Amino acid sequence: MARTAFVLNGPNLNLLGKREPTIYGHETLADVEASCRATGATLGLEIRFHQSNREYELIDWIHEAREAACGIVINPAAFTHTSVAIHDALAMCDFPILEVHISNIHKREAFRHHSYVSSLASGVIAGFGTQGYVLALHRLATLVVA
Ligand code: CA2
Repeated sequence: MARTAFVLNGPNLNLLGKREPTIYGHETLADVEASCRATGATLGLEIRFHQSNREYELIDWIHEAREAACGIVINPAAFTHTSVAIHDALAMCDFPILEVHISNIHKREAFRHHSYVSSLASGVIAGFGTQGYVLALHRLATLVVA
């Protein structure tokens, strides 16, 4: 049976590819989802891909993942820098968490330099564009067979 990986996306990422292409590139979230599904297929991972602008929905998916998944790839977007609630939900997970940022948050405003997720993450990818999601799924597959 295929293992399941959740790929979670936070607020405003539904606008990916539609604004600020110099920071976030031209790919849409639908393109990212397609890449994740194609990568999942090669790695034997069933992908559950979600985006929400609501903090509680992301928390509910993290709770679901605790029951159903072998790991989470998460781009919490702005909640990265603000959400103790997402930190607490992720802290209850016993599997690898890979944090992804499309942009290099360390090259941007100071308020983006702190993440409430990184201390819980097996790895953090920032500044690799949307390719970061694919790289994170490869890393997840490596971690779950190790
Ligand atoms: O670089 C990333 O992936 C971020 O997680 C994206 C967040 C930002 O708050 C983080 O600091 C870094 C913002 C996502 C907003 O997405 C947009 C997409 C297209 C156009 C405008 C915003």
